[in-house]
Amino acid sequence: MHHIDVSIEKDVYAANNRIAHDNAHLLKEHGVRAFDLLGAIGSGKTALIEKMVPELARRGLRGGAIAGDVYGDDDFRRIVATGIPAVNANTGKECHLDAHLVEHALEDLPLREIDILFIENVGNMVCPTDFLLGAEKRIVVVSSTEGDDVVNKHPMMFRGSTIGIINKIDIAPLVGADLDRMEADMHRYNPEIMVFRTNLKTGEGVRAVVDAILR
Ligand SMILES: Nc1nc2c(ncn2[C@@H]2O[C@H](COP(=O)(O)OP(=O)(O)O)[C@@H](O)[C@H]2O)c(=O)[nH]1
Ligand SMILES: [Mg+2]
Repeated sequence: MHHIDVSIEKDVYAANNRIAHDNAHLLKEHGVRAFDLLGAIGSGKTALIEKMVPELARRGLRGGAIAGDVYGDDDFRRIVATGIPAVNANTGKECHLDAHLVEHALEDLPLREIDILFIENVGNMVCPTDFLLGAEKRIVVVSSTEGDDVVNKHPMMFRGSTIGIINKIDIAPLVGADLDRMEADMHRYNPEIMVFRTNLKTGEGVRAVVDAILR
């Protein structure tokens, strides 16, 4: 029984990865660079998009987004308010986006008008790990209020990510979060990861994040 479960799981990942590969191809054809945004509920994924869009515009780059959420269009509305094209992707009961949902979202986006596409995943530090979507890099956002052991508890999230963001540095002293520990944990799980500290209320640190994304 255990063996059967494992092989079904493998098939699911393989099917997903095939579509992710097609998504990557479609994006490349249209000259779109796509980035996954991962992290817990409330870590600051949508806030990061809100702050990056004007920073991209300053550099002559046009953004776009897929807002992944279990339910509702709260993030979608915030993203649209920044002036970029976006699609809302509700997962219903699923705790992660998959490549098939993204494939459909891409059909509804004006890809020719987008240089940089952000794919905001469902807020979750576990489920999205094994579901590639077709983006070129993964960005994981954690915040000081999640507890400074949050990185240590989720190695897989960081192993697969190119950029790690420690957000809400403004309230770290109030919750007693040790930001150096969070950063050290990220590097322990992924020596290559680029780590940035941000305050997404003010936009502090966002310029450096955009530099790293475009690198
Ligand atoms: N104090 C503070 N609040 C923040 C910061 N970044 C985001 N927030 C707030 O945290 C809440 C969750 O942010 P949101 O972007 O919706 O998180 P998401 O669920 O990861 O998309 C919102 O009320 C934001 O205004 C920050 O750096 N400092
Ligand atoms: Mg959000």
